[in-house]
Amino acid sequence: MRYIISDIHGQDKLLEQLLSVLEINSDSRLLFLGDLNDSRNKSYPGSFLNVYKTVRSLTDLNLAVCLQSNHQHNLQLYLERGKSRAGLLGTVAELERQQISKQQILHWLEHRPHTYKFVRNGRLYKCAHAYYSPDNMHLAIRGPVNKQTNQRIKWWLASNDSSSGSCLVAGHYHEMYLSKHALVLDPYGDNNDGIACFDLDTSTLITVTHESGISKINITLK
Ligand SMILES: [Mn+2]
Repeated sequence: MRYIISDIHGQDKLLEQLLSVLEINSDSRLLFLGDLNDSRNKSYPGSFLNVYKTVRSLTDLNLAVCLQSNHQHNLQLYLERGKSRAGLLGTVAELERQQISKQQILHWLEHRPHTYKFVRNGRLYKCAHAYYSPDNMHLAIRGPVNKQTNQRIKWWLASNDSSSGSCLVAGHYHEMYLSKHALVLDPYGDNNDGIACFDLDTSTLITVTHESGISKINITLK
């Protein structure tokens, strides 16, 4: 893996722009942190199906890995059992409009890994949509939550385990935190949409938004 890519949430045009500036080949592969579906942006709702087709073709070619995530898991439950939720309405409406095999999408979603580990340039990266926990899919896609307050726990602030030499990677949080020990890459949120990508080889943060297009900034990780 060379590139780590944040939650996409249906932003097909932004994904297209991002992919056009990356150097993708069998040595420079992509890790999608999940949440391909469920646009958060009313002005640019985008298309989950376009995102799915693009990411699926990259995973089929073994040029990318896409992780399981909370929004994708909700979509999986809808396709399996018709169980819908508020956040899924846009995605469901798009799927119902199109002539497409839902079984194929379901099969693909079911086979996304909930964690993924790799080594790049001598460093071990342990990745999940929300929190690296190979034995617990629920925790991996939703992250730890404070049981009293129901608030999400920002685990990366506590885990400064510099001795391990590995780096934990996640999306999910509408936050960005980039260090040698944790890469949390999901800086966008409601009606402030965009995609972020971190290039591990050049330590460059690449962002793409409707307002600013592509921008690149070099980050020195501490
Ligand atoms: Mn998300």
